Amino acid sequence: MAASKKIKTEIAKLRASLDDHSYRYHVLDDPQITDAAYDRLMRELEALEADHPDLVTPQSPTQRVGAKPDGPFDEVRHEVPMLSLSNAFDEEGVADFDRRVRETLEIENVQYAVEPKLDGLALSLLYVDGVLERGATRGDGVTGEDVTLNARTIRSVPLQLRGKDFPSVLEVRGEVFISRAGFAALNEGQRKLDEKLYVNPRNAAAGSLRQIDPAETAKRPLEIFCYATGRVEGGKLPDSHAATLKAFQKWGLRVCPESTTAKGVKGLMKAYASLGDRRDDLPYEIDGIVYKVDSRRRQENLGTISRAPRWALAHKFPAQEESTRIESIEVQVGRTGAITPVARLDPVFVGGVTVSNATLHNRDEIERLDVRVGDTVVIRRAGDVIPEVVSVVKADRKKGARKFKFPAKCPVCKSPVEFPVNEKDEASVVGYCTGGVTCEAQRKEGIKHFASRRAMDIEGLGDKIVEQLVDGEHIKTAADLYILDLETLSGLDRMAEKSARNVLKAIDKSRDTTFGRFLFSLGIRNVGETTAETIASQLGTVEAFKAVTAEVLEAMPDVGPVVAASVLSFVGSKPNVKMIDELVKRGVTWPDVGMLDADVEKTLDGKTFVLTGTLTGMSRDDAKKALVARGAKVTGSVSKKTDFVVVGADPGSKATKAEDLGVAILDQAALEALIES
Ligand code: 9MJ
Repeated sequence: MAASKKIKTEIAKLRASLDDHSYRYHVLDDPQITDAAYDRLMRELEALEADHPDLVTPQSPTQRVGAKPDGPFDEVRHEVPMLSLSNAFDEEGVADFDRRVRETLEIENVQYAVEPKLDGLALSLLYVDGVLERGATRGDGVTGEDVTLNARTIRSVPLQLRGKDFPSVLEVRGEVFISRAGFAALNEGQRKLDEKLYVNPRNAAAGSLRQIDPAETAKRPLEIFCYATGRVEGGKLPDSHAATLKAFQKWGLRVCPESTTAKGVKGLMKAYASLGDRRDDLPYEIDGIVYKVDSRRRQENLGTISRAPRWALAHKFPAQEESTRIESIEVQVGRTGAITPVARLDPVFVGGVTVSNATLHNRDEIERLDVRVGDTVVIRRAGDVIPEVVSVVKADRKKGARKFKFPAKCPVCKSPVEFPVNEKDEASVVGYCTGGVTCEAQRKEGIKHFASRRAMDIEGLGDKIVEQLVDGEHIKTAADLYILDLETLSGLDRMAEKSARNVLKAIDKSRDTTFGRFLFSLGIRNVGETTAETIASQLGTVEAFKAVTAEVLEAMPDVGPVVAASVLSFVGSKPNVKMIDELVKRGVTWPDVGMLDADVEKTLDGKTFVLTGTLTGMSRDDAKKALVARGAKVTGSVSKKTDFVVVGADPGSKATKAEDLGVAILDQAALEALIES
C-alpha cells in the first residue's frame, strides 16, 4: 500500500525532531529532552518505517547501524593528504615555530587558533551535497581504510549536514576518542563479562573504529571533535580557522568547546598553562595543545613540509606514560589492613615528576598483567593519582623471570592474609592483614590517617614523625598523641625544639573538632568523609555510636550491609573502644551535633560555585562546607553552568575562564555576605 501523505509528513517530522535533539545534545551540549524521551521518538520512527520500508532513507536516524560486511576494509586514497603535526616540548620550540611563521609571512604578530590535542585517532568524513558518503582512517596519511559503516554509528557524526551554505563537496577531519567516563563504563562492562580490560582510551577507540561488525562499533562510546578540512569543492569556507569551526558547528559538526584563539608566543604559552591547569578536569584525556595559524590564506602561504603543515604545531604536555624496569615487588599494609603490592622502579620521569614506585593494585591485577621482577613495564601517571603499571613489555622479558607469589602472611605482623567473602559469596580481590591493632603497620597508617588534613588536621605531624613515634614505642594508638610531651617529641630525629612545640600546639588545637571528623579520623574500613558525616548526624553521640546495631546503621541514607558490617566490626573490637574512650578522656571534643548545621537555611539551593585562589582566615574546604550546607554545589571547573566563581588571592586560570564565559565573580567579602544572608 502506498504511504499516505500524512504518514510521510509524520516520518519527516520525527526525523527532523530526532536530528534537532541529537544536534542539541552532541553539538550544542544543551539537550532539551531526556534520553528516555529521545528513545521513545526513535521507537515511533522505527515502527512507522517498519510499516513503510519504502520510505526508509540511508540518512534516517534509525539507519546508523548497518549489516556486517563480508570482507576487510577497502583502501581509500586521500586526495588531500592527511597530515600529522610537528611537535614542540617547551617554550623554545614554540618560539622557534612562531619565529619561522613570522619570518615567512613577514608580519609582526600572528593570530593563532588554539585547541586541545586529543590522543585518539584521526577520521576523515566526506560529505557530498551534505550527505555523509564516506568515513576513512588516516592510515599513512595517503592511503587509509574505508570505515564508513563504523563512522556512521558514532552519534556525534551527522549523517546529513544541517543548513544549506556548506560546500557541495566537503571533507571534514577530526579526532575520534573515548571520554574518561565512557572508558570507565566500557571497562566496567568488560569486567562484568570477565573479558580483557582495555589499556587506555586511545587503544579502545582505535580498536573500536576498526571492528568488522558495525553493530560492535555501535556499542562503543566513540565521540568526535572536528578540527580540519580536506577536499573542499563547490563552495567557500570562512577566511579563518576559528570561523571555520563556527561554521562546522552550524552545519551540525561537533567541535571541541575548549577551542580558542591567542596572539604571539606569550598568548600561546598562557593558553598552554591554562589548559594544563584544567587538563585533569576535562572529561577526556588530552596530550597537548595545537596551535594553528588562524588565517586560511596565511596557512596556504606557509604550505607544508614533508608530512606536516608549516602553519600548525602540537605543543605536548610532559609524557604521562613511560617505560622502565621493575627492580622489586613489595607489599604495603594500609590502615584498614589492605595489602597493596607495589612495584619499585628504576626511577623514570613521567608527566613532569620522577616516579620510583607504581601500584600493582592487588593479587588479581598481578595475575592479569603477569608482571615479574626485572620486567620492562609501561607505567602511567594520570593527574594526581598514584602511578600505576599499565602493561608489561613481554618481548623484553629475561629468561627465568619468576612469577611473584602473593604473601599468605602480613609482611609486618605475620598474621594471616585473608580475602573476605561478601554476601554474594564472591571473594574480595583485595587481601587483608587480619592482625588489626596488633599489626604495627596498620597502627602506623591509622595514626597517619588520623592526623591527616581531612581528618583531625594535625599540622606538622608528618608520616616520618609518626613512624618514629611508633617505632620508638612512644605511642601505640592515636589517643597517645594527646599525652605526648615536649621531651619525647624534641628527642626525635631532625626535630628542633621549636618544631616540637609547634607540633604539640597543633595536637592540642586538634582536640576541638566535629563529631563527623572524629568518626572519619578513626579510619574505619569503607567509612569515608560523607559516610562519617551521615553516621555522626544520625547518632549524635559517642555512646550511641559504640552501641549501634546493624538495623540502625542500615536505615541510614547510603549505608548498606557492607558499611554496616565494617562499623560493627570496628566497635566490636575492645582495643578500638578503649581508644575512643581515651580520646574523649584526653580532651577531644566537639559541639553537640544537633547544633551544627541542622537549621541552616538552604539559601543557595541549586546554585553552582567554583572556588579558586587563597581565602584569608578560611580554608577553601571551610568555604565549600558552608556553601554545601546552604544547598549549593561546589565543582572543580568553570563552565556555562557555573553560577559563581569565588576568587581569592593568586587565583588560577579559573578566574580568567569565568571572565571569558561571563560567569559572576565574587571576592571573599561577597562570598561571606552571601553565606551570612
Ligand atoms: C588533535 N589531534 O586533537 C589536529 N588535532 O590539524 C587537532 N589534530 C590536526 N588538530 C591538522 N586538534 C592536522 C592535525
